[in-house]
Order: sequence, then structure tokens, then C-alpha cells
Amino acid sequence: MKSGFIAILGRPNVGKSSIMNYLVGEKVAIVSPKAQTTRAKALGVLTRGDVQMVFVDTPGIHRPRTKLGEFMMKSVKDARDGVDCIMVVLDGTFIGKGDLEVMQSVKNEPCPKFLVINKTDIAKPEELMPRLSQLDVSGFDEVVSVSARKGTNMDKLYELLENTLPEGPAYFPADMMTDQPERVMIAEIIREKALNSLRDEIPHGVGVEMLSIQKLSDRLTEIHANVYCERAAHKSIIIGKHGEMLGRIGSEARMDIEKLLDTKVMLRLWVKVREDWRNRAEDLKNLGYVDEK
Ligand SMILES: Nc1nc2c(ncn2[C@@H]2O[C@H](COP(=O)(O)OP(=O)(O)OP(=O)(O)O)[C@@H](O)[C@H]2O)c(=O)[nH]1
Ligand SMILES: [Mg+2]
Repeated sequence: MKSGFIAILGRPNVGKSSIMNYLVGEKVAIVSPKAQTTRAKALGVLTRGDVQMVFVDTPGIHRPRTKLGEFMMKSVKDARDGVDCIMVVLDGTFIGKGDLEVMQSVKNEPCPKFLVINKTDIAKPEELMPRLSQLDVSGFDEVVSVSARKGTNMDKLYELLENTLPEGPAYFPADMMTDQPERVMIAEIIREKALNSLRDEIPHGVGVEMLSIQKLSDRLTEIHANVYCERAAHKSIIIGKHGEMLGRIGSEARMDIEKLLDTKVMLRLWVKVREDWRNRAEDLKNLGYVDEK
């Protein structure tokens, strides 16, 4: 058996979670066009024959400005500990200083390291090629260009990973795809739908607090959750005219949660204003953004 932990690192929004979902073959992590979608490290597990890859998806690396940001960056640091392999993901449409810093920071890690250039489906080759040729890739064992959206070259990436993994045990049961408990998955689905519907700065201030998940029967689950935002003005945008926005977020979330739980779902969302919750220890705890150690 070959197995190992593979950390996925990179700037926000480069496609780390998309790559993990593609390789695992299931949507285990939420994805959105907004930066800083992933807020805590999460595992995605792929077991195929006698190979088990345990991906560690991480929040996008940035300079934190809130306690939540600090938690996120601590989560990245923890995720790197003791892994068998590191993938640094870049967005092929833009490679900047932040990317170089991430590359630099892993350079001296003793494990195999791959540089993954994502979004090649929309990157212009005439812009990407010169950029790549200027990139100092020393310290990386391999550079691979992929598109997580189209699946381009993902078999090559899989092969590279498979060849690099050491002999080892199955760390998780073959049918387990993530370490995220159901209530976290549900909160994340709700947050994803909010991120996809909201614009500007509001998404960064959205948090979902699970209140209850009650299985009323084999076929029906009732779920209550608070949606945090930071200002009264944000609350009215999230609710929308005649409740339209919240209705849309709720019904999109409900459909995904129904698939996850395999029951019908009654979803009740309440929007709450919690000023500056991203800096408040109590609120961060309620939302599950606490260091387990
Ligand atoms: N065109 C294109 N878009 C992609 C590709 N991979 C990801 N995306 C999009 O890029 C955006 C960010 O993707 P995520 O997977 O959430 O990125 P991330 O690196 O996990 O982002 P954070 O969690 O915020 O750090 C989403 O809108 C994805 O649909 C790709 O290969 N091609
Ligand atoms: Mg992510």
C-alpha cells in the first residue's frame, strides 16, 4: 500500500479547493470566486486500489488583518506539519509577489514539492509562458500545468503524486472522503451559497453558526442556522428585497444539503448582525474557528 498526506498551499483563490475536489472525485470543500473561501484546513481523502492520498486543503495565504485571519494562517502552518508532499498552486492568469513568497517559504521543506499552475483553460499562453520561464522553480521536483475546471492534465498530476507517495498504511476507511463532520459540511454549504450570491466586501464578513440539525424522520431533516454579518446594511442586502436573496441562498443550500444527507431538508436561516465578529473570540468559537490544540 502507498499512502500519504499532501498539503495544498497557495495564495487565495488560485484553485486549491477545486484541485482537491477534482482529485477526490467529490465536492468535499466549498469553492467560490471570492478570495479567502476556505477558512480552516480540511482533509479530502482519495482511496483507489492500494493507494490512499490524503489531501490537506488550506486557507489562501495572506497577511491577516483580523483574529479570523490569524486563525486561518495558523491553520496553514499546522497543515504543513509532517506531510509527505507539498503542492504549491499558482493561478496561471496571474503570478505575483504573494506567490513567490509562498514558493520561497516551502523551498527548504524536506519532502517532495510540486508546483501546480492552475487555470490553464483561461490563461493566455503568450502571457503565461514568459512568466513561467522567469520563475525560479529551484527546490521544486516538478512543475505541472493543469485546469481543475476542465480536468486538463489532472491525470498527470495524479500520477506524479502516486509515484511520490511512500509505502504506508490506509489512514482512513476506503469510503471516507473527508474529516469534516456533517454539521461543518452543512455550515460550509450555506456559506458557499452566500459567497456566490453576495458581492463586494460582504462575503468576508459572513459566518454560519449551526444551531440545530434534527432528523424528524428517515425522510426529513430540520436545520436551523444563524448567518452572521458585520453591519445592519449588510443584513438588509443578505435578506434582500422581500427576502429574495436569503430565499435564494437558502434554497440553493437546501438542495445541496439534501444530497449530502439524502433526506428532504427544512432549512431555517436567521441573519444576525455581529459587529466585528472576526475579532471576537466568543463568536469565532461559535463558528468553529478555534485551534483544536
Ligand atoms: N477557469 C478556471 N477557474 C478555476 C479553475 N480552478 C478553480 N477555478 C475557479 O477559481 C475560483 C477559486 O477557486 P477555489 O478552489 O475556491 O480557490 P482556493 O484556492 O481554494 O481559494 P481560497 O479557499 O479562497 O484560498 C472559483 O471560482 C473556481 O471555480 C480552473 O482550472 N479554471
Ligand atoms: Mg479554498
